[in-house]
Amino acid sequence: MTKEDAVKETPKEIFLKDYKAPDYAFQKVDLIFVLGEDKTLVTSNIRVIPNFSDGAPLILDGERLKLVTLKINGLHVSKDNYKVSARQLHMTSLPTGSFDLEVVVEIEPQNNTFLEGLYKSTGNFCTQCEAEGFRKITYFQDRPDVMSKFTTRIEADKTLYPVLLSNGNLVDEGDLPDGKHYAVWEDPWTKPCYLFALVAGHLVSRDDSFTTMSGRKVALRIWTPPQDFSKTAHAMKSLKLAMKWDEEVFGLEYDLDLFNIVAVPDFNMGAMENKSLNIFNSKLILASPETATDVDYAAIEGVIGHEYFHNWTGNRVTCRDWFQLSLKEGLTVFRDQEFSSDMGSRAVKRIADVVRLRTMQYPQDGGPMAHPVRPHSYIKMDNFYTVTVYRKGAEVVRMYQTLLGKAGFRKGMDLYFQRHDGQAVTCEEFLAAMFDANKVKFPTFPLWYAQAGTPTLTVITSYDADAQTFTIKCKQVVPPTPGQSKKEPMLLPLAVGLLDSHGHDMRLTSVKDGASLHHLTSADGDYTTTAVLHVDKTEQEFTFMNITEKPVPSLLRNFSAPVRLVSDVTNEDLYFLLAHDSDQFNRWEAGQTLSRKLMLDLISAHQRGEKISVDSAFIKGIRSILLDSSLDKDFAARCLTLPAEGEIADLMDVADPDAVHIVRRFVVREVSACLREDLLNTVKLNRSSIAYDPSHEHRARRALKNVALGYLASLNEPETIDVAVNEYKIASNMTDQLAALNAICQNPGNLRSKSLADFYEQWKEEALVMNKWLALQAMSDIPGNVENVRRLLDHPAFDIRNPNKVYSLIGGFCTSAINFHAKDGSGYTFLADVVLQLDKLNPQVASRMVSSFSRWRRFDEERQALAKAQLERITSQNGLSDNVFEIASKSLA
Ligand code: 0A1
Ligand code: ZN
Repeated sequence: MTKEDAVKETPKEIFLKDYKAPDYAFQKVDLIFVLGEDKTLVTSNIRVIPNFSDGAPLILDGERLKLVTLKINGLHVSKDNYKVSARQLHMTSLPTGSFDLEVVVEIEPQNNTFLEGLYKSTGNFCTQCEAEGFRKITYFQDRPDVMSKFTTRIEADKTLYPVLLSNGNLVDEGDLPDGKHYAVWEDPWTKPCYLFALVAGHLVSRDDSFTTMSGRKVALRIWTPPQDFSKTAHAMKSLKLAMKWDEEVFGLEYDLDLFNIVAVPDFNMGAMENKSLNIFNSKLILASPETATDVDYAAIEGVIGHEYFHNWTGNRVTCRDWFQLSLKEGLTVFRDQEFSSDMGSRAVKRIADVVRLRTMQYPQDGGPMAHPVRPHSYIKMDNFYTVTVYRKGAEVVRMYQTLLGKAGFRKGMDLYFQRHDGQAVTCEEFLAAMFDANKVKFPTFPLWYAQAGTPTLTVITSYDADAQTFTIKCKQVVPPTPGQSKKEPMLLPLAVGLLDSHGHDMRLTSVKDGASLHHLTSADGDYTTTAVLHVDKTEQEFTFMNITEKPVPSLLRNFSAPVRLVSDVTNEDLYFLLAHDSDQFNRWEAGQTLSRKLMLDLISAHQRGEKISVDSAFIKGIRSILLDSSLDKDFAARCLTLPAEGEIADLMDVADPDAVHIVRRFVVREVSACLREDLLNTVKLNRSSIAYDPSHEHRARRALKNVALGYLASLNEPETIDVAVNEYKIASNMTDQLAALNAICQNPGNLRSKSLADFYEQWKEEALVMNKWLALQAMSDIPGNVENVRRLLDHPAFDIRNPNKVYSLIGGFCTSAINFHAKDGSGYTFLADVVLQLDKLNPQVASRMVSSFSRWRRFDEERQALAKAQLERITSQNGLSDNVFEIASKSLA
């Protein structure tokens, strides 16, 4: 069977409710790879053990494989006893009891542009098996509940591929005839095949070690092509910090003597947690002050942590089936968020995570691709590595911690590992461990896994001076989503603080929830200043007792639940909270709420044709943040950043990207004009005279300076532009250089073109920097940008086969609302053209790009018609991948 013979089958939807345990266990798997330039031969020897005694057929997944031989217990299998289709190898008349299966297949990694299974990236071999890529390497029960012990032998040319890596420990290596060599790796831990990995190539390693809490020395190696060696120091430092943090916070120790990371330039996602052989997209490993920004440095630290933490949450305890993906991903994102919070500023990290949730996950939850944290069905699992599974999933995990407290959460984690180490389990098991360890039951909490959609929580407050009570009335609505018209109320932890007239937190002693009175205490038994209310009914009332003056409520502190909060808090209260709230997140949120309200009001006025203006209280509020020297500068920079255009458009009944753009730009310019001198001062005072310093203090200075620079350049006045040009010239690191370039490029014209050309000349040999150059142009809101972006497709800095380049140029373009949603439909046609071209090369990447269409119903009728026509053009294409078909057809449904 070759891929040419394969007949296209209609895409099949897979349902959670149809889950069945596998008919066979694979106890041991021995793999032999003979890597070649024209073909690669893969031999697998599997010890097969029936799970039931009914002689079921053995059905192995396999795609794009050429079957060479098939043997059972050393004998060729008769042609009558197996059938090969485009997706499966179906075997019958099997021996009773256990047997040895040998399968030999031929594959062509050098022609694999899908970048899943075994493929080549810049001349080196590497693998990507999650979710269902192992079936492109050999026939297998490619599902996470089949866990085996793997041994891997790799044979390859010694000159071209001096380094041969796989999971576990190196147990043998040596030379072979004809300039070849071999290595044998043995992984002592059972694992599902999605955690299998192999790398062969010309690589060098940065070596270090980590001594675990029980005193074991672990060798650490980060592998890159030789020219990138100098850029791996930060990744190594991050890895050691992550290993230490997991021991200190969760008592989790690494379980092998070697931990390898390999950086590859062509990779569909961010990184992959293969057992002891993590494979990373280069952009999440390589960093130098000259080529990477502060944001890159932080992302590297976070993702190194994420993949490392998977060793326990994902690998030691894995998922029963792919519907349970959030079991490992939601939990591991939560863990990496906590790690980054501990390494830097907790408040700033929380703000950044909530911004991402609101700008990316909320739109998904409100659109045609809305799905629960645990989806009920999928066509292509690759399409469900979503912000909902990852980021809303992390919020669900965070809610356990908010409800149970840090110590309670840790107890739950300990019980989870005690019960399930070495198993493939479901989200129920995690929930049970959390609740059992804390002896609680929250009957409506599990709904977070099953119901899609972002709940709206409406809060009305009132103060009774005579009774000295403060009452909070809550109403929750979980909106209907595709396939789920009716929803039940769920448990939302609502963290609340009350501020007195001096801006201090009041003591909260007791609260009445219906008829029951709860005494409020902190963990050490003292009074508390933040109460976590359990909102679990459609309508519910909570009354705080002994409240001696009318308070200003601080609601949903630290964003205690992933909801849309609507409240009767006044603008005056919001300014008060912005100035005083002890909850840093809510301080920032008060400013954001004011900005959102302001911009939405101005948009309505603009749409009515009225003249618009920004009120002085808003400018004053911004100024007080800018001048408050007691604030963390990174936090101040966040407070000064207005909500993005997408976030505002998302709050409108009919999204109007032009009006949003005009108004946001107007507000930016008004602030800049009013605070010109303060902003100039901010730039001056926060300029760094020393060499790049990655510490929080210096990152924060750069963040504040660069926000100020962005404001100033928006004025497009000679003096402020000169400041930006000067910052560009004196920049000693990529953070400052890119921020200055960005500031300059807001304004079309010669200076913009000249600066872009200058940057290109300086950095054209650095692929990762070129991605920034592409993204900056693609995301630009200069008018008519679609033509520039189309031209960049032919630029030598672009390569459609490299996912990072596609994400920068095409993904970047789709974030520019006014150009992607251009009224003439040119942005939509452009995206559809690219998607169709890309789908033939890399369906995973194509389907990520086509997702940009999914919110088309949010726009006016003309835009709807134009977007719909392009989606229909895509779905009517012959030979469309299942990946793109699923997203495009669900978007149209
Ligand atoms: N498990 C990885 C991400 C990942 C998922 C899917 C992939 O291919 C479809 C690749 C990587 C993580 O969470 O880091
Ligand atoms: Zn992950």
